[in-house]
Formats: sequence, C-alpha cells, structure tokens
Amino acid sequence: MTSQSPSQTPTGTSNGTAVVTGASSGIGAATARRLAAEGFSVVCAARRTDRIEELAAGIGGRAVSCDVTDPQAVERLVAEAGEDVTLVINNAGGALGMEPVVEADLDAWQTMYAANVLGAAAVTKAFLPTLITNQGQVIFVTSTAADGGYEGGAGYCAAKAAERSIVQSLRLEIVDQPVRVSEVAPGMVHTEEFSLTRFHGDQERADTVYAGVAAPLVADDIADVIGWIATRPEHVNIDRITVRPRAQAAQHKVHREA
Ligand code: 8X3
Repeated sequence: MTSQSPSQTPTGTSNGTAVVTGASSGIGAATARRLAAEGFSVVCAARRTDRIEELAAGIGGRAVSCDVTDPQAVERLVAEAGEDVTLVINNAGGALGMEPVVEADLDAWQTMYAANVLGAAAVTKAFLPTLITNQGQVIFVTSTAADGGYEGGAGYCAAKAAERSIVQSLRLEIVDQPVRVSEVAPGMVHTEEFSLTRFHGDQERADTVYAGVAAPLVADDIADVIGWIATRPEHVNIDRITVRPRAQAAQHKVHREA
C-alpha cells in the first residue's frame, strides 16, 4: 500500500497529533513510528514509561505514562495530548491465558475486559469531543479473535468481540459528526510480547504459536495498514480490515512447515 497526501492536512506539513495507546512494544510501537513518518506528532501512551520515553525521543514525539484502565490516567492523557489530536489508536490490550471455559481464570478475563474493552471505551469517550472539533479519526486494533470463538480463547475472543461492538455502535452513533471510525483485525502477528504475555512468560509455549509458520505477520505489517487508513481522504471511512499472514487461511487453518 502506498500512502497518499492526507486530505486532513490543511498545510501539507502536519497531520496533527496522534495518540497511540499500548505504544511500549509490538504493534503500538510500530504504529507510533509509522505515524511519525506520516507527519503526525505522536503521543506514545503506555504504562512502561522508560520504553515510551525512548520511543518518543526517537520519533520526535511525546511520552505520556498511562494505564487505560485508570480513569484518572486517561484524564491526564487527554490533558497532556492537548487540543490538536486528530487521531486516536486504541491499541492497548492483549490476551491472558488459553484455558478452556471449564478452567476459566475469571480474574484474567476481567483484566482482559478492562484493558481491551473498558480501556478502549474510556479513551475513545475522553477524546471524542476533540476528535469532533478536529474532524479526526479513531482506529481500534481488535483481532481475528473477534470473528468467533476458538478452543481456549473464550476470554480473549469475548473481549475482542466486545471491543468490536464499540466500533460498530460508535460509527452509527456519530454518523452526523466529522469523525471516522475504523477497525484493524490482525490474525497471527509475531511480536516479542503478545504470546509471551498470554502464556505468562513461558517462552517455549509462546514459540509454539508460530512454529513452522514461514512468515507470520510482524508489527510493521499492521502499522503499515494503520498508516494507510489514517491517511485516506477525509470522506473515506475504512470500516474494517482483516490482516493475516498468507499461511493463515483461517483461525484454525495455518500452514506449518515440518
Ligand atoms: C491475535 C490473534 O489468533 O491469537 O489477536 O486470537 S489470535
């Protein structure tokens, strides 16, 4: 995909401010870098301050320490991001565990719901007035897990399906407002932390997720799609893009080389 000149750029020199949650690693960090390259002034938001400070310094952006499940932290993020926000990327979240329903770790489910659903809702709600004023855009990073359940995935699939519901309702609710609402649903993306976090630091188990897959997606592949969505002309709303590696034809259909 090649990016075109963004229509929301009156001067052609700046796209305004983009806020990226979960920017400390993986898709979030890659997206922050990509948006900086697209001319956005990027606010890198995440809990791990040292990581986002380093990232922000490298891309001429700003770091704001923020746990999206903490309402006061979200308030601070809005205040520090300022009035020029034209783009919000709801990326914070992730998976915890892969146990069957009969063994469900409901605390982990609650944590997933808090970050993926309530966090995205809180950030969106808080930035919406600014996005309306600035004719902005909000992009949610969900997952192919939102498409349907898979064994051991109920807690994560439920959270991502709920996050997708926010996208759908919001787009209907604000159709009369100048704000675009998009969703990117990644399939298998090999990042340093997604599966490691899911399996509570068990690197061996995390590695089995990608075993034999010649070329899983990497974070930059998703950042590329987000950068493209973010730079469409203002009348173009990309509703949802599903992105998988070629070797993954469906959630359960993954080609693995011996
Ligand atoms: C990542 C996709 O397959 O782990 O969001 O649910 S999967």
